[in-house]
Amino acid sequence: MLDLFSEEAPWSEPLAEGAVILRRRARDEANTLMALVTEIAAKNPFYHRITPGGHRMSVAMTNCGDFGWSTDSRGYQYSERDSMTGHRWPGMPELFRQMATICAAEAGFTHFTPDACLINRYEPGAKLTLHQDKDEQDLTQPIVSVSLGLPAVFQFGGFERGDATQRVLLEHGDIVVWGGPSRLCYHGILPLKPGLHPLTGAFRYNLTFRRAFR
Ligand code: MD6
Ligand code: FE
Repeated sequence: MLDLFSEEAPWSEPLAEGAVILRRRARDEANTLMALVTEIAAKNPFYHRITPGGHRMSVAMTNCGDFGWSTDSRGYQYSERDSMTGHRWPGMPELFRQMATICAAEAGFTHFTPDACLINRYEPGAKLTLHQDKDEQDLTQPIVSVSLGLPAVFQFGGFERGDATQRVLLEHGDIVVWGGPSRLCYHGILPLKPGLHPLTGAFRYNLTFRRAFR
């Protein structure tokens, strides 16, 4: 039947113990979120950073908040300044902070107040190999991740790099919240397929909210 009101309400899907996907949860705020990303990137542009191993990352990154995550020849770390510009990271917009706190609470993590937001930009072919997020001080705090634009296949594994992984498609407006028993699970993004999204064009963006320091 023709449905003139086909925009579905967000729904949630469990991913693992302590990890849940809030499907389409950021869809209504997506335009505003992207406008804020554009403002942040005008101050501290996206860069393809060089890993400690000397590789240029296919994902381009910037940050906002009190601390930003980056990598250079010295290693991976959170810092108050962008090593490329020498500037402090732009402040975290109130909308970002509120969304992260509310979505963490919806997933059962109360009192999450992010101090860092890493913004990743994927172009066709860009990927993130399996990794753990373990540079944060307090691993009882969850991570909240917002996907915008082109869809990507997310791999979610176990505590060892070689463990079997599940694959789930993350689409525009999906939010993943995870912590607790899953906090140190390996995860990654498969190479982005080319496409054109009405809001983000040829890119996928991912915002990950973290509590870097206690
Ligand atoms: C991405 N996300 O979705 C990459 N890490 O583009 C991550 O690496 C990630 O989504 C920790 C928690 C949630 C995430
Ligand atoms: Fe990660």
